[in-house]
Amino acid sequence: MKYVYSKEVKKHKEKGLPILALESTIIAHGMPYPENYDFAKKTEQLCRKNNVAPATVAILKGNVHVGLTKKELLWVCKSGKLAKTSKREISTFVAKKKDGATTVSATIWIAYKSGVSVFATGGIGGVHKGSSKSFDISQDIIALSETPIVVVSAGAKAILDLPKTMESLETHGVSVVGYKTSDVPSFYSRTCGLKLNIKTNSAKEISEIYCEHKNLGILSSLLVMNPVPKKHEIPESKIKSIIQEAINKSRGLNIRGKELTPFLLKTITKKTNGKSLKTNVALALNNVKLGIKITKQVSKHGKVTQNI
Ligand code: PSU
Ligand code: MN
Repeated sequence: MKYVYSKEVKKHKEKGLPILALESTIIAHGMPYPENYDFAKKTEQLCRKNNVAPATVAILKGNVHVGLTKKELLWVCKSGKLAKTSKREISTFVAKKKDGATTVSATIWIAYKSGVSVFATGGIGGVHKGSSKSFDISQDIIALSETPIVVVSAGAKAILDLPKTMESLETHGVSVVGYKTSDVPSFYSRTCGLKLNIKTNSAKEISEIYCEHKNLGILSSLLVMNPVPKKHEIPESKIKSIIQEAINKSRGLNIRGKELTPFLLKTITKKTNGKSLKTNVALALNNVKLGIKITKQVSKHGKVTQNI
């Protein structure tokens, strides 16, 4: 097994400078080309402008890459050859020397093992609607319960059963905080009618909480819910019926398992004439911006004071 760090990530690791982990499934399966490549380039530029090393994680020919070259990033976005890879599949992909796009569960594990403390994505996976019949609950929830890293999201994806997802996060002991909100954001929308227990008001505060989280030896992630900016929001009332139509279509076509989330995102993009994709890009970039602030704080102040 080989970890391949990009030059920037290597340098930042050696010097203790800030790094932000990013996933590859969001670009390889969550967005179409070329929008995914534009998004990925903007993300990396934003990081560099702020002296943060972007660490996009992907498995290429069985090697675990943390930070990609330009050519590799384009391949991830354009080739259509990377299978969606969650945490339980990482070892198989490595042993079989395959190409894999890592989901939240796989990415946070690899980031954590690489010594990276902060990760930003769009929305996490969770409990799917109709889960009592399908049993479809994302591995993201379990990975979040056993990977001590800061995860910046716009909440869970709106295609999910959000009350059950929030309950499941609680059951699995995942620490959840809102960023400048007490409402549970729902990906495309800033609210969904559910409330959060903890509101934070700054990246510094989040980094302080994360530091204590580590001091206490708590193994879960610190999941930050950061609502989509108002001007890019699609209100819940507008998107609700579109999501339901997409879910009905997936049931008609018997789409299940790891295909379900990409299918729903694609169908919703079609039904909103691209508006949902724009919102997805905007909320993910907004999370990257917050991730940058948090990782800078963590590398400044995030020293663990107690080893357990
Ligand atoms: N966030 C997005 N778009 C995505 C995803 C997250 O804005 O495509 C991906 C992440 O990789 C997440 C995965 O881990 O969807 C969840 O898939 P599933 O529901 O099959 O576990
Ligand atoms: Mn699933």
